[in-house]
Amino acid sequence: MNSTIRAFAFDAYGTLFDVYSVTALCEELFPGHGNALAVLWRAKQLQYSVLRSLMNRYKDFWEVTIDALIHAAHQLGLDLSTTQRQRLMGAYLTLATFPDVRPGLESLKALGLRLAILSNGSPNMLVAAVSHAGIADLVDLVLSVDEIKTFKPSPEVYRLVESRLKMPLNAVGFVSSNSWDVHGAGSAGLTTFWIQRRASEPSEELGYPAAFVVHTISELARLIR
Ligand code: LAC
Repeated sequence: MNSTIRAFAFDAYGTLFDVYSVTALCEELFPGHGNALAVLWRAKQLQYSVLRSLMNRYKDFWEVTIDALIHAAHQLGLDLSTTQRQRLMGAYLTLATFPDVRPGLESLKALGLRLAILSNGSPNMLVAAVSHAGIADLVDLVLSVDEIKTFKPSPEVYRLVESRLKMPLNAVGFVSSNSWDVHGAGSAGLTTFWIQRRASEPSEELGYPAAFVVHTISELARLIR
């Protein structure tokens, strides 16, 4: 297809790093509530980032993630100690990497494409996650929303790739397994690729569905050959 694509920008959380890999520690600390806590924690993290963007009250994603964890524990009636909070936040720095990440990025690199991460994550969180995943050699640029102090899906976040990768927007493919993120990037003018990790997962209804839908990162190289 798409010989115009010269770079890919990847979402981080949910796309490269499995945010639900914290479930095991949630369950160890709060038996019987691990899954509910992990799911509500992630949902609140995203909701708070969107709400803070609308409120014009940016706080970095590390702080937002702490606030989301505290609220999620309160909502589930769990007594979260400082030590437990610190352990759970520590787990966020060493999230599991999806198995298709390294082979997928390698196959794109082999085609000569530039690869970036474009994430709501704070710079420290992203450095830790990239290092833990062992993919620093494959990623040319790690872009955090922290440089403009608002979160995705604000269009100015996605448009950062133009100045930072020094390429026109239509030369950059944006890859995310978060459907809302795909719609946000599509609305901002990028060519979008949705990693639909569960076949039953429906697209969001936000008006800018993915140009391409795949199930793993490893399938991307085939699309741009
Ligand atoms: C990110 C979150 C939103 O990495 O998944 O930007």
